[in-house]
Amino acid sequence: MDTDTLCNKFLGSILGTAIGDSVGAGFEGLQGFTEDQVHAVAERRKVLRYTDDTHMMIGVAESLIAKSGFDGEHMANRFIYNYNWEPFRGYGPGPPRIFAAIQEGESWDRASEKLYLGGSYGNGAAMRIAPVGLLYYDNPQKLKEVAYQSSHVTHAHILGKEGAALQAYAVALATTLDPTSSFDREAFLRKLGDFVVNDTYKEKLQTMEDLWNESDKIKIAAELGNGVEAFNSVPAAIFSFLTHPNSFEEAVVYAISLGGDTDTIGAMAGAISGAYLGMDSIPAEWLAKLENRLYIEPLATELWQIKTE
Ligand code: F2R
Ligand code: MG
Ligand code: MG
Repeated sequence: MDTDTLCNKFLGSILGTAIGDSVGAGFEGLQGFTEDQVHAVAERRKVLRYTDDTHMMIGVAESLIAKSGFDGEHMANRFIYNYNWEPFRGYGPGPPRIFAAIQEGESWDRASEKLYLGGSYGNGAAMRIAPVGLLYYDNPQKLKEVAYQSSHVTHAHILGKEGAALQAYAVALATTLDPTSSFDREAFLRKLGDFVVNDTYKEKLQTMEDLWNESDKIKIAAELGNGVEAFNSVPAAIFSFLTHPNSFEEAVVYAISLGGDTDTIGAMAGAISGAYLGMDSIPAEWLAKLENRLYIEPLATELWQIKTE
């Protein structure tokens, strides 16, 4: 792959996260709306404002860039710094509690272990993982290691980490593929199944085989999940991409239309689709309205520079 194509894919995944998040944000917690309604909201909005999904992805990218790789203490401090500036981004309940504990003296790698039973399995680590999937797209072992490490800052539960690793690997696989060749859905799914170790995720991936032709979104959401838990949202995002591989807009709008945790499922579907199709596939009128695009876009090119220098 030439470096310009790779750069376009990095841009597609980073901006794809922010677009999926900001378009989906208006529907979070809702069910039973149509894809036309999603299109209409995206069109009507003057500014596409992003939420914690993108805000935390920015923190991951900033830290990976500053340290040319993973540094847990640095990443934790970056999350805290960003949160303190903009606490209004609709964060889940866990991360702010962890940030407070670290600021009160708890170590960055212990604070998350005390949240919930065995740490959080929320989708907060997976929703922000695109920069990890991109930076290590050609090294699945390192990708898994850094996905787990970056998750641990806030999400210590194995299901939270595994969901983030699976999402990162979906971004990585999509980055490697040429969208001008025909897309092999079964091969993509098989690779995800071989990568993931936890049965909860393996079973959800297997379930997709029976859902390719299912049009009832209530049934799809019931089978794959559309909730705030990583295992109830990462599969839905992957399924949205796999059923709409050739259109960023269709993949993201479909992901959001599954309802529930729409900003996050939209963000993760956008990250995978953008990594496959590149930034040029994202509707220009959506990109033009994305809040802080001028800050987010260079993060993608800086990540690409680290990767290619
Ligand atoms: N917070 C929201 N949405 C609600 C409010 C948005 C509103 N529009 C606004 O603007 O204010 N969305 C964001 O939160 C999700 C990511 O959450 P994260 O970072 O994973 O948080 P947390 O607290 O770690 O986990 C979420 C919930 O999962 C359940 N849970 C997790 N681990 C558990 C465990 N071990 N045992 C039992 N339950 C566990 C809890 O209910 C957690 O609260 C994204 O949707 C993002 O968009
Ligand atoms: Mg959010
Ligand atoms: Mg959400």
